[in-house]
Amino acid sequence: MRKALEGVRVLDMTHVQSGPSATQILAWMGADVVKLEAITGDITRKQLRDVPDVDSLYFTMLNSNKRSITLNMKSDKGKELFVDLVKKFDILAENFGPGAVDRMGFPWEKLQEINPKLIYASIKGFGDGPYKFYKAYEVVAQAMGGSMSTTGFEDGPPLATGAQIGDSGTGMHAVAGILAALYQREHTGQGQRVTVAMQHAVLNLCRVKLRDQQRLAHGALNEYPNKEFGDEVPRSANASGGGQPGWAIKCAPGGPNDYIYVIVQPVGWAPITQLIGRPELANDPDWATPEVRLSKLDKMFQLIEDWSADHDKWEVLAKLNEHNIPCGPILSTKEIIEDESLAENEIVVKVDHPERGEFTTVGMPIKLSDSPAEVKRSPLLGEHNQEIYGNELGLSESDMADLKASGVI
Ligand code: CAO
Repeated sequence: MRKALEGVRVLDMTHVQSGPSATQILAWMGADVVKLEAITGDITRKQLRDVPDVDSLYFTMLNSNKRSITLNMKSDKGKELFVDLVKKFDILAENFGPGAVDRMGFPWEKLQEINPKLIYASIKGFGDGPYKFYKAYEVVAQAMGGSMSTTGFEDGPPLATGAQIGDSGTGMHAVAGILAALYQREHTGQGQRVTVAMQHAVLNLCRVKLRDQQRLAHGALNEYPNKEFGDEVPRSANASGGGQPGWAIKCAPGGPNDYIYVIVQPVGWAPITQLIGRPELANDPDWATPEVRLSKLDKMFQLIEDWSADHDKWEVLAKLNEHNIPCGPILSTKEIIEDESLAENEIVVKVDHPERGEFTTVGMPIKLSDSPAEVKRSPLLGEHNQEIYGNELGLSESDMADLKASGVI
């Protein structure tokens, strides 16, 4: 079966997480993604290693289905080969520190000259302005995109979220931009520049917090658990962030992840009162409507917790769902990796690797009926030098040996 992006070629100069997460999605959609690495390799090959001398899980889980070539972009011969490569690819993706590609000698204007059809996608920490030349990592973007100030408990410090919204979140935004540029190219025949800033992507994901910032001008945010409000959106712990109240309530036996997140929609209140053994509250004027419950959400969730604390989260999940009440047990990473339904959905998948053996990774979250993704292992460093430089660019064995000896590949 043909894949959605079959025939599309990506020269992938990305490293660490944000960029690789984007090009991995393109690879799963069928693009030929060739990862161009410095001769020392993407730094994450060696970071957080669990097995000595073997590419880390950090690398192998973000670079599936790609090929790898090495190229020293600071050598003259390296720059020459790069020009030959750029002519053969549809997309160039990178997330180097600001200005790095320009310093390599390849500003956008030059890349366009070399290949007018090229789509050049860059991820940076920030957009134009005072931060433009600053480097960025995941939590830096969370800090400056509105996530950290709104995450955590009111009386605690700002918190980072475990979801990599700054890195992989930005990567997914980049995928959208690249696909749109590819589609536009069908009509114009021209490539274009795609840029995504990590701060902007996090802010996009924190959109509702800017909603609340403006609501503050008209009074308290009543669905928040906070009692007092200043002129900034406060951290609201586990409040739902939406129009229906929610909270994480305790379940048995009381371990760190024995919680379930419960949303109380208006229609859910009556069945909840039955379940928790307080049927009289269904029609009690002090409890019956969302409006009267709003001022005492903490007490409402406490009532539910008085019941849930005697049942494990799976039991609570089943019972609440019998009444169509939206809820979700807090799943630990161990529970997720062992979850059969996630494996059946091929979102948790096992992949074989020639050096590390079998490992588990997260599969393709976007399902295309006519272009199913098949997760394959990440490449070893420079594994495809022969295929690309030899077979495609026509370099001889002795050329390749010279390039290797002189540190170009
Ligand atoms: N050949 C020769 N040199 C190469 C090369 C190659 N193939 N690939 C990269 N380099 C060089 C670059 O040219 C650069 O050199 P100069 O600074 O001398 O011009 C150097 O490697 C360092 O690149 P860098 O700034 O990207 O790397 P860093 O480790 O110092 O910073 C990071 C890492 C992530 C902070 C930075 O890349 C960055 O801010 N990226 C944009 C934001 C981003 O994506 N952050 C996400 C990080 S986690 O996903």
